[in-house]
Amino acid sequence: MLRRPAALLALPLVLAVPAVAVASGNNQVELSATPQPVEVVPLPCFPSGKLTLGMTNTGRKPTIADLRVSADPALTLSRHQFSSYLPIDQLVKAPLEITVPRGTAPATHTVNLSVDKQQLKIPVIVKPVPARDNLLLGEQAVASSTNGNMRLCGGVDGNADSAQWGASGWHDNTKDVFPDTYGVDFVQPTTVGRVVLQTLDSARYPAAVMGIRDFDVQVRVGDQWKPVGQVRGNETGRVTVTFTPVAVDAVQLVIHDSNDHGYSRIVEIEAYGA
Ligand SMILES: [Ca+2]
Repeated sequence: MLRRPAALLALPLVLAVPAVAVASGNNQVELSATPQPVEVVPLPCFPSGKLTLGMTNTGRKPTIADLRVSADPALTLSRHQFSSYLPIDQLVKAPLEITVPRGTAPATHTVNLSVDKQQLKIPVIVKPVPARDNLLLGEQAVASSTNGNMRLCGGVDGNADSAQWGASGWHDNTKDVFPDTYGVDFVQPTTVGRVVLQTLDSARYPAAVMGIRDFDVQVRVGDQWKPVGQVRGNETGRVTVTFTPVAVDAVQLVIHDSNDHGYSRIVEIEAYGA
């Protein structure tokens, strides 16, 4: 079991934030949250608004604690409670995701944490939407299916590094069955002339073994999907498909096969204008 000083030293970010201990019956629970402040960008798939909640039992006996999470109505929270058994002197953590609707004005809001009478207020800064060359970055991903170990947004979160595939990639949930689709729905017509795919391609999982092999690039204009590119027999990690720029409502890949014939693995897809 870690002694309390060791546990805190292992997580220096926790030291930087206020955490006020208060009596909870015969127990004491310290609240923590990192990072502070937390920043949120009002886009559906932008990687932001991730907070790690923590509770540490500084009392003499193990206990069970119910951490309540609330916020003002501008913020949507992935959880409103974090209940856990707390051994003595161990930091117990849980993730909290904070999102805001598209169009939310830049401002500072607050997430409130409470255990019994102890409270911690976390500032949440809603940032303006950043200027983006990659038109898909942070936009709403749409997929035919998503494996439970992966995130729907993983293919449009701005991270194209195959080494971080597990945290930042996407694959379907229909093993050995094709086609699969993955793309983005725009909220307004957007001119696209180039799509860049990064499929899984790492030292351990090279594209020639695990990457997607046969796929079409399609754009949707109104209700009509139109093909703008076709790739067959791909064994490389990064593939660029260029076409005559067109204003579209959506972009997708239709994947017909992968090199292992199992899953359609996308680390990132990007799209650019003229
Ligand atoms: Ca990614």
